[in-house]
Amino acid sequence: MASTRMAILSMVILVISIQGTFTIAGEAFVPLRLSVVNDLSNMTPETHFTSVVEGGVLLGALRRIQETRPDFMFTIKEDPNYGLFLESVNGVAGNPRDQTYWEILSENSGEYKHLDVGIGCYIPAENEHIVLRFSTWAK
Ligand code: B12
Repeated sequence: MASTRMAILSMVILVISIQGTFTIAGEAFVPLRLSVVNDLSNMTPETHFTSVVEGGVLLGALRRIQETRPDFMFTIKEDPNYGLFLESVNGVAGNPRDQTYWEILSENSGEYKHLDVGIGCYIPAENEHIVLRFSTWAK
């Protein structure tokens, strides 16, 4: 029963995503897609259809997914200079010893662009595809 409801909800969000910006109780929302990719641990990629209030930041979309999907979770830590750093996704945390972190990308027609700010500052565009990719950096 719960899974049927979840499937219907996903379909509704998918239809909304295809249509573009929508309004609920007078407030405008921007649909977007968010994928989580972790090739370092051979995990199956997952994709969520979600939305953020028009002009809102990516953090709002992550929170919205976390509220509706029990299988999605994330943690953040505050940096005194740059704001919010995405520390872990689904229990997997970046780690300076292994030089790993959650890279935040925007995908369009197979091209991946590095976001130039963090989740607390980035304002997603309508139907944007955001990718959280567990990555390594070279020292
Ligand atoms: C090295 C570096 C990283 C490393 C830090 C790991 C490490 N231990 O070295 C890694 C690869 C993890 C990284 C990641 C990202 N980074 Co960076 N990073 C830098 C860089 C080149 C140097 C930072 C540094 O070492 N300073 C010296 C030390 C002594 O000072 P510190 O305060 O302790 O440094 C810490 C913070 O800078 C923090 N940090 C690094 N990047 C970011 C990004 C955000 C949003 C936050 C909150 C914190 C943060 O990690 C450092 C180590 O703990 C700066 C540019 C610069 N020249 O300053 C960009 C910079 C800080 N990063 C930036 C960005 C955008 C990112 C990413 C969002 C990129 C992406 N699209 O994935 C991600 C963060 C993703 C996430 N999970 O939230 C921007 C931030 C701009 C902004 N106003 O938000 C900068 C300014 C580069 C730029 N665009 O000009 N980064």
